[in-house]
Amino acid sequence: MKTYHLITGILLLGLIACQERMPVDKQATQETVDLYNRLFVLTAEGIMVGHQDDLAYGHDWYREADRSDVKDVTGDYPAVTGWELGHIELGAEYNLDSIYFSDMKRYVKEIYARGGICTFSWHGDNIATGKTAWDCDQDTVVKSILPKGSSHAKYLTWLDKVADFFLDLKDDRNCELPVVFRMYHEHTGSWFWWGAKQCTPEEYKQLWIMTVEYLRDVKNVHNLLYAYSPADVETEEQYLERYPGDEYVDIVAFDCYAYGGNNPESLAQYQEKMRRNLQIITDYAEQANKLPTIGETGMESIPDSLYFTHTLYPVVKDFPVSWVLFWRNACNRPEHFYVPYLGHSAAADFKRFTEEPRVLMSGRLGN
Ligand code: BMA
Repeated sequence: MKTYHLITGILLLGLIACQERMPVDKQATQETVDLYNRLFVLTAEGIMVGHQDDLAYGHDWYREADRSDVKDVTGDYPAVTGWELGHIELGAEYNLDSIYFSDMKRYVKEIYARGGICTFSWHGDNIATGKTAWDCDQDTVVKSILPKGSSHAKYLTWLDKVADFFLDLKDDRNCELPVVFRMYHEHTGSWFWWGAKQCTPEEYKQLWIMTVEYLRDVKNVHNLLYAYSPADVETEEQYLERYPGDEYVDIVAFDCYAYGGNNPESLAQYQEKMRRNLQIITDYAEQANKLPTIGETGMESIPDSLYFTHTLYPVVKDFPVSWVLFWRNACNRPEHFYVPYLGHSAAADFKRFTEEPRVLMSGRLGN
């Protein structure tokens, strides 16, 4: 009888294991596999609210313990926090938005301790000119980074620094924390050195594949989920033109912003772009068994005081999308914020949005 139960148990476990989704890194840590699977479960419950640099600074503050503009307004932290690696490649102490990497590691640990999720972008400098990621006057930078290119060896030293950072994201048990890496984003636009006019689709794909293979197979970084996030596109064909392949991507996303202020035409255009891109990523995610998310969105300064409940929510609520990440609230550029701070005209609306039954904040995640 005991043997019978054991066999049934093993068979059941086998069945559960078969159903487990594996990230593209077949040696991903168990925590990374668990995170990937948890994200699918959470997507069935609702859409998570995300905010870039949430704990590091806000509209009019910098580096205050436990503070967050999102928490000031809603009483809770966002479920997802975005972080930026720009200047890690230079060995800098702090990133291009003045966040100390040592602080970032501490924040990530805190966020995980309360069940939250972290995603990273990387606006790495232009290796050919030594200028910023936005220096895109050349169309040979990606080519020069690929194997045999003149900057290849140097670029690998940059990836070494990225790898060291990810490997140093640890909890108290010295166990690596799993995070999302949304690299080389908005590449369908032409405002970064990895953009559409700056390299061919083949070069872009090679850059992506080279990065994954170097981090994963050479540097043994196994705590990453890889997110692909073009700027908003017109068609699925355009979305996939530079897609490196299902074996190199865990999460399919897009970045899309509301421009043109608070006039009905611009808001309607934004909704249309959002709907179209949500349809593209959720269709593709279902077909390819990937996780769909909104890599970045928002409306700078939020002139639409009902942006969250009337403009954004009616569109996103119809799609099974894992999270929506609002961009940062800069502390040194008063107009550059995407989540309201206390006293802002959209604050009440943002709070209402976070209270929608299908909208998830940190407190609703569990560990
Ligand atoms: C941009 C702006 C910049 C910032 C960059 C990287 O969208 O917010 O000020 O440096 O992202 O975070």
